[in-house]
Amino acid sequence: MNSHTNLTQFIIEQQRTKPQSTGDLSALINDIASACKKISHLVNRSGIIGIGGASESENVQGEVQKELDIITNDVMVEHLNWTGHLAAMASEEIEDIIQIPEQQPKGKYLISFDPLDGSSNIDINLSVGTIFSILKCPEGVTEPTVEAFKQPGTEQVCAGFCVYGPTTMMIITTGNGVDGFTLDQDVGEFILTHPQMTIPEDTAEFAINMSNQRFWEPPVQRYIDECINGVDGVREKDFNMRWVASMVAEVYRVLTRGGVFLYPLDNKPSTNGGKLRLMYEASPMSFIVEQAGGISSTGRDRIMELTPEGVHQRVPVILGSKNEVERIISYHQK
Ligand code: P6P
Repeated sequence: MNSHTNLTQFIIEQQRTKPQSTGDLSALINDIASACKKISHLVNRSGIIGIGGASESENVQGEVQKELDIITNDVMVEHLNWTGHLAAMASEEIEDIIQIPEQQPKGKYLISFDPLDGSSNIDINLSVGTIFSILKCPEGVTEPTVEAFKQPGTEQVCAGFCVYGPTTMMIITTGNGVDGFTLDQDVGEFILTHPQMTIPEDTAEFAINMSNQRFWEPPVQRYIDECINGVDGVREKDFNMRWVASMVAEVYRVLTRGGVFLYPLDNKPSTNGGKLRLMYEASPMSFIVEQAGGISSTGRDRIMELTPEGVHQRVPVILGSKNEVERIISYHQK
């Protein structure tokens, strides 16, 4: 790869390594990249064109939808529903799965996405992002229902996210490691800037929403207490803490310098089974983290092996540096 490889060239070169490839996945990834470029533009101009505020509606989670939540959902749907590569879609913003219009050709893939994760950060100008997960539509299924999406994360053929921050970056895996691309706004191309990203196995940095501490289970209480006790405690080293409240920003930081991100099970009434959604947040991020040498767990189960019970099922998420996540898992086993 030369130093100026763009996403299109990268994907096609990867496709050439798989003789049975038809080019459908390459084209779909490029369509997703086009949608993310449009979303990046809208996010950057949201204050100017007045679309950063809250809408009047709530999503299936009962969360007030930002105008941009709805607008970016429509950008994803409109960029992808005519391409002929998809059999159906699922979105955080839409309760049921999204069918391909009758007049459009269907393809062999299913996509789940969160069009604008962390959108509560829009008003305070912090990073937000788009997360996506691609599965194969089961053989012979011509009219996919939610059942077609009920596949474990190990069945994903591609996962990625775009983070709209100081720079717009696309992070992607198709099972051959994790590669990062920076959007060159001048030419509108994603340029390979972070080939084969790997997560350091050890870390001294954790990310968790401390305000939920009283709701956590004992293993997480123990782990965080030990981090906070630093050199004076059993860990014999000091830890740093970060919390951006935007999963794409947290995962990107873990990919670049290690760390552990936790949104654990808690007994808050509002987070039944966890805060983060399995299909379009936890599962794609777990594929990426594992491909970068990290671990992603509920504390008790490997997230990639979980089969969704529904489009919006929530799960606890503990992901990041291998040795640190293994320690937390061991605390759950005691
Ligand atoms: P809290 C954003 O709403 C999100 O789904 C993730 O991106 C983020 O990590 C988490 O929720 C933040 O949750 O409870 O800190 O607002």
